[in-house]
Amino acid sequence: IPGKASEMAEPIQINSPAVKYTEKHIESQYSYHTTAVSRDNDKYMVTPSTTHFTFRTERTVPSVGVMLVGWGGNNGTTVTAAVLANKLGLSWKTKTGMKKANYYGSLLQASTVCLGSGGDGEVYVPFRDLLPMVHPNDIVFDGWDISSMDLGQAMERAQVLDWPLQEQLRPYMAKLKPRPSVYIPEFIAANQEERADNLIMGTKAEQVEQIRKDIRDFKEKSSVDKVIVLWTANTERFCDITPGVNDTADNLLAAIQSGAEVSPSTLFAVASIQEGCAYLNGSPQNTFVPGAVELAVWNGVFIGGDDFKSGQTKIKSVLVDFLVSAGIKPTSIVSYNHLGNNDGMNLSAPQQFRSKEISKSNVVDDMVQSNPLLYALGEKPDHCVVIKYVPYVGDSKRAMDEYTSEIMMGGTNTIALHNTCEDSLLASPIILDLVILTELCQRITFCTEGDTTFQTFHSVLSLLSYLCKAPLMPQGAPVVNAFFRQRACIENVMRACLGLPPQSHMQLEYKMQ
Ligand code: NAI
Ligand code: DG6
Repeated sequence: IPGKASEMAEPIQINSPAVKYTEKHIESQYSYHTTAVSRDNDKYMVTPSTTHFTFRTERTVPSVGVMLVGWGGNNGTTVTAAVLANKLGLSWKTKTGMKKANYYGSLLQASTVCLGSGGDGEVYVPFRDLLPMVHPNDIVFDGWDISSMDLGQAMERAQVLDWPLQEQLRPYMAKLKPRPSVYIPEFIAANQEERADNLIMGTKAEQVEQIRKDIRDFKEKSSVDKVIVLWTANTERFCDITPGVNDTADNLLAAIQSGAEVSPSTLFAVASIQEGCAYLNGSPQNTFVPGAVELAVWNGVFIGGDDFKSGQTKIKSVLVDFLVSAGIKPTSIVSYNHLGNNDGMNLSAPQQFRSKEISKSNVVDDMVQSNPLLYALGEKPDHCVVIKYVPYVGDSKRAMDEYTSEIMMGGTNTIALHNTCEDSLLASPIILDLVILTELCQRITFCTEGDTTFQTFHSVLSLLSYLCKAPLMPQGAPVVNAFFRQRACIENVMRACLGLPPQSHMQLEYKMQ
């Protein structure tokens, strides 16, 4: 089912001298207010300032193809099946009644934002209506997997979707076959070896060349305007950052030529960047070694990651923010997981577990550091992450968390959570949001009064932080993990593109006599 480029209907029209609609663009004037603070002993010197921006958003939505690395896995098959089911308007019977395809769990497709107030109070609109965006139903999928199974069989292997739905989808899914991929056994668990029957052979340089050919081939055959590549393959072990090998773009390219150690995910990143395709990393490993980041910056290509923020970590980034913001001091956070899918099997190996442990553990740091009334410099709560492989529970990951906090006068507050996550059904809408937001960002440019040359966002697309456990940031930029700050960032950037002020929640109009 081919994708399509479209002149999107724009349900929201801005009635303001600050916004101009041209044939090509929505152009907005936006005043960005910041506050500079300097500290002199016990005093803070605070200086508000304003920068005037012009934002331009291209109005024509292109057709988009997504190439998934790990297409035959649980996430790869589930997101492909979900889009097909939505496109075909499928429904199916379960023991609890009829179910209908939907995009629940997608920030853009299933959540709303408050646009302002009208006659009947606050007016909420779908997030996706704020600016012209790709609709997930129009995305065309392709991809690679080291396992040769077609997507019909792979969907069955994943054991995620209800059987009557699989039966309806199988004729379509069975026609989809992953392209051969790069397999370097030492990067993923040894227990994955049995799957590896669909491989790109040759030197690393030849493998990168083949990936680049695959991207061009897909683009040509599907006639999409743009391709975005996303890693949803197995978690790899971390790569050593080695001077002379992966510390600069030149060294990384030379390492690929010489056959030095470069992970499969970094080979895919390099190939995508060289093809001018944004590359997103849904797993925790350090794909974006400094050389890969530099290559993306040189080529003006977006990269984003790392590691989908889907369940336990999403809650953590809400809960710790709530506790610390409420003046309550989390002192111990213990997070157990057990799961029985292939991801869980891969993570049962120590080095791959370590990648995930790092990614899941750093997510509270910004919230803790934001409150020196609770935490002394360098002090952190105890934070322990455990992952166990229990085949029987399949994709229905169980996440159990205990948050212990100090409250007033030496008191203790303990919160215990149990969450059955249905992992791939939580990750799939995140994959769609990552792709659609990245594509939108490719159509946004801006300039300031001081520098009137239009530029894009930084290649390291930190706007995607909301969707990632370990947000990749441009060097020197502060990492934000707090859930609602991340969400507000996306909403307010989109409002800026429409010349609207940030959502302040002040509601002064209701607070006057
Ligand atoms: P999965 O194990 O079902 O799928 C991974 C697929 O990647 C497999 O089909 C495997 O054959 C393939 N693969 C491995 N190495 C490859 C390579 N070099 N090239 C191409 N294909 C390769 O795992 P699942 O559940 O789909 O998760 C995928 C990734 O997403 C994992 O790294 C996981 O940790 C990460 N993730 C998943 C979340 C979730 O909620 N499902 C959330 C956050 C991250
Ligand atoms: C065990 O935690 C398996 C992992 O792949 C997670 O399921 C995945 O990273 C989701 O993690 P979270 O913390 O967002 O639920």
